[in-house]
Amino acid sequence: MTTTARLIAFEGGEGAGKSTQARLLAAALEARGIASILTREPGGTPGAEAIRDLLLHPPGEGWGAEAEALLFAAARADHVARLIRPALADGKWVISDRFLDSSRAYQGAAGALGDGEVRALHAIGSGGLLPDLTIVITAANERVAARLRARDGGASDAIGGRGEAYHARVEAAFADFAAAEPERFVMIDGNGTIEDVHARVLAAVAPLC
Ligand code: T5A
Repeated sequence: MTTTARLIAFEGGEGAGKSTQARLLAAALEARGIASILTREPGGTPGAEAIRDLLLHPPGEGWGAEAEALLFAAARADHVARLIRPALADGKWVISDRFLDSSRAYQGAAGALGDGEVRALHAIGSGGLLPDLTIVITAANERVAARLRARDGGASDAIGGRGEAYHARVEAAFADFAAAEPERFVMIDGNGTIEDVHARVLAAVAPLC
């Protein structure tokens, strides 16, 4: 099936179900004959995966806000140049588990670096590439906490382990972004079964197919 290549990003707070839904969407597209690539941020290329490790398991005392934002932008620049742009040019859909809007929500809003600064780094690093659609998954905090306890047994990385107030600012930022740019964002209710949420994702993506 021939369609216009699209970049779709999944966003949201920790454990909302992004990876699960990104994987299911890529499989559903493939089943319809739409070639697609499933990738993630930070990561997606060998260089960006190495930066991921530095970000989530920082050596020494950890990164300051500016260094952290620069590292995310550097990882994204490599990911965009080496994987995302070539795939789109090849006519493939790219499904990314997190992208720019995570940097806007975590470093820009919750980390207080500022949205203009994060966007400026993205303009330098990745030519300002934006997703065709950003799917923000939200789910009730207690439900997500139970899912993550079952999966990770209470362990978390350097960013996931930040306090409740930080993660509340992240969630609020995603809602603000979606309200400000309704043509590029859709908010999806992540409560319910994996299949329920997948059906909502498919309905959101249908107009692009
Ligand atoms: N970050 C990232 C930044 O600060 N700035 C940036 O620019 C970027 C790109 C990345 C970290 O880096 C930060 C954000 C993060 O802190 P990550 O690996 O993407 O790390 O982090 P998480 O979002 O924490 O990833 P998770 O895998 O923990 O969460 P997901 O992908 O939202 O959730 P998922 O799909 O893995 O599901 C979690 C568990 O719940 C189950 C799954 O099977 C799994 O066990 N589940 C459900 N169970 C029941 N019903 C459903 N509907 C379910 N959906 C999923």
